[in-house]
Amino acid sequence: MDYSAILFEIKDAVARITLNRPDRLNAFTEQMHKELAAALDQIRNDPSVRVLVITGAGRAFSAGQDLGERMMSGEPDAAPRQVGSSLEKYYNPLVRSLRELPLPVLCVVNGVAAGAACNIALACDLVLAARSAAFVQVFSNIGLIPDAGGTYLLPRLVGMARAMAWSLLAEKVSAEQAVETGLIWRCVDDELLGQEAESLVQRLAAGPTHAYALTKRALHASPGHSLEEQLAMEAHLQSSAIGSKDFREGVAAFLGKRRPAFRGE
Ligand code: T3D
Repeated sequence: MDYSAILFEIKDAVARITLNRPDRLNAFTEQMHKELAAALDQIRNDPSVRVLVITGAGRAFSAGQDLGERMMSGEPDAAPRQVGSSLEKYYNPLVRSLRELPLPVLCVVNGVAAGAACNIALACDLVLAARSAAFVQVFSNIGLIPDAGGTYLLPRLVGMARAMAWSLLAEKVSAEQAVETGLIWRCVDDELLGQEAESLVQRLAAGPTHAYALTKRALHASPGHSLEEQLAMEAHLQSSAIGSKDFREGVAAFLGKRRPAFRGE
């Protein structure tokens, strides 16, 4: 596929996606969704990939759905049909893909993340933001409800009180506030973002990929499980981790007092 709405490359075990419509603050279009789906398919089918990093070009991460594209049709009842089908066809599969990819997904939020883009960032495994970035559930500004997993993730990450207020009031949450409230993992000074992201990417790319994938599965399953169910799941997944070459390498490295050379196997 030719990519124009995103930049995409796979190199040295790292897949990199950059949302690339900076003049529209990287707002999502149908074309961008198609390119994202193709890139994620390629990543899923390439066993050499051990980490995915997603960021935005220019001053924003993304402003969510491109509202110009949504209003293009002249038909009065076109928008509801378009929205329903756009969520089912594009946004929901994107959220599922990010959650289910069997490797760590790092979202580097370089600027504002609004609407669906905010929730797509939150669906990634680690969110590292520039200190000047912000997270906004803008939906109520245009008479919509949070989508792309927002109503699922927000109360779980920050509790019902903040989830409700941020959604109803479309409050802009600074990167620092996002860290303090548990919405995201970390923020760093803008000028350090590239360097910090790269060092994380290299660390994750050299990590025990299979164990990372199982960790993701266990943590994502946790909110819907009882303690008994979660203990059973841990026992099941741990027996898979313990069969990996990376486990043997990890133990050998520990006993040999050296750094492990994980191969993601
Ligand atoms: O429809 C479906 O498929 C269902 C799914 C819906 C999911 C959603 O994401 S709904 C939410 C859609 N997004 C928004 O409502 C956000 C709209 N944008 C904003 O609120 C603000 O732009 C921001 C808070 C994100 C950033 O503000 P600021 O002041 O930094 O930038 P700006 O000046 O507002 O925007 C810069 C340009 O980007 C501007 O164009 P111009 O004037 O330079 O020609 C603006 O129109 C354009 N832009 C920003 N957001 C969008 C957009 N163009 C199209 N779609 C956008 N979402």
